[in-house]
Amino acid sequence: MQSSTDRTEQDGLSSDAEDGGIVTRRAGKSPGGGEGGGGGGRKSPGGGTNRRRRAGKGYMDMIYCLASQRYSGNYFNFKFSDILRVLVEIRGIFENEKMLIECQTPVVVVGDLHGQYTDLLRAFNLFNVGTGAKVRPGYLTQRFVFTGDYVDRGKQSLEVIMLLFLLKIKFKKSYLLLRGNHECKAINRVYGFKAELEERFDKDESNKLFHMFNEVFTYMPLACLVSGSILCMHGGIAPSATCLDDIRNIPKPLIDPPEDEIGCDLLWADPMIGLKGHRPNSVRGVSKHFGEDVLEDFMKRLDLTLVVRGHQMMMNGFNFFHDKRLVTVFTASSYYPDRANNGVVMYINREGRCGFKILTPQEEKGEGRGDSTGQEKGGGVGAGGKVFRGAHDDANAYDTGYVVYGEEKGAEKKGKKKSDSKRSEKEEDDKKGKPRKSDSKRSEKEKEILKPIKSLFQNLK
Ligand SMILES: [Mn+2]
Repeated sequence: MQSSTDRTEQDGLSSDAEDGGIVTRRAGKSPGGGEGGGGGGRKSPGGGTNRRRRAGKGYMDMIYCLASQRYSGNYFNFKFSDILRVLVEIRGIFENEKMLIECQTPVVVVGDLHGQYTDLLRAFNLFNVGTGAKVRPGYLTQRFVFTGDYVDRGKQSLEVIMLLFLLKIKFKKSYLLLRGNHECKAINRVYGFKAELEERFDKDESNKLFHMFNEVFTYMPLACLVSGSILCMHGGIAPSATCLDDIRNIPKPLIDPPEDEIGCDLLWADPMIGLKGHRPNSVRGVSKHFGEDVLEDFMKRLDLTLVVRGHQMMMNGFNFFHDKRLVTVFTASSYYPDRANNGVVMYINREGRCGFKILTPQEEKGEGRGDSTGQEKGGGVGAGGKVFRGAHDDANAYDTGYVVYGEEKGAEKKGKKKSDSKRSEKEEDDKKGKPRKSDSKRSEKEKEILKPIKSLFQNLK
């Protein structure tokens, strides 16, 4: 670590910002083509307004550079050595956290981002305080719980995960980063993160980064308890958990989530309207669907007032389940290429009251929006201009709306017409009953490559 640190002190990101070293190459492979600028690296506009920074000043500089709106939609020129340094540090931080972490209100809950970096910046901007030159950026004004799925699908997984890791390093208590099911190697090797690394680094570097990121992910906490009574996780509840300690004591690292039933459910489970009990999750091919009764029992056992989770796209960005006992929060807007869902972030105030702030769908790529969030004009690639790496069929197979199985046994409709069931009917066509492939079972090849990961870190230390 010593030598690596020394090296990065000299060629850190911050010094790049000075001399225009931030590469603003279009993120992704610009599928529509034809956008102005071509492949040539365009210098960031207004670079001269960058505050003067000395080389190697460290993480805060990286944060400022990354969080600066003018870079949204463009690849940030990460140095391999900087990422290694961050990964080593963040791993140590996650290692020291339990699988269940805790914080107090007020707090902002951010759901799935899926590499939609612009949406992360927009979410932060919702909490800016002050105006003009005196504005205090939103990422410094709140405590945040992120419910996972930072990577895959969108085209800037690396910006999303790096900014959040940096913020976590700088502000451990204010950034509570939970793991999502996409923070698992078997998933993010297929759904975009690996391909993005390969596009942005040479073969050896991208391979190392892929394994190291995934090792870090195995130490990430799975749930966060807010003020003792609001439980946040990515997927859903774990019916077999009898107390909070059952979550707290899940051993780390959790390399292969399906091997730990509670951990797997926290990452993968989905609520299902009208279901009694729980049953295998046919949409995901792993974990469970759980009904309202199971949720009710779970919340009683663990003495909870609210469950907050992500994992499923909601057209409005959020949706309640079981009379507001559970809420799904999904932050990536325009998540599917062909539909314009809102993204939301949820705000829980000191008294535990909840509100939602909306990220409206971004217009299609190619047109800078210059919207009220101050997004760069002519930026070209907004959150709407996303790239799904891999087949669209696959991309649509997960993260659907609440699933309604009207014909299922014991699935008689409740008399009351709640907004969530209405919503879900609209979203029913999101459902693709396609089972996951063998993701739940790690292949032999996968097992093999788990070994070198440890040595990668050991070499650095
Ligand atoms: Mn998910």
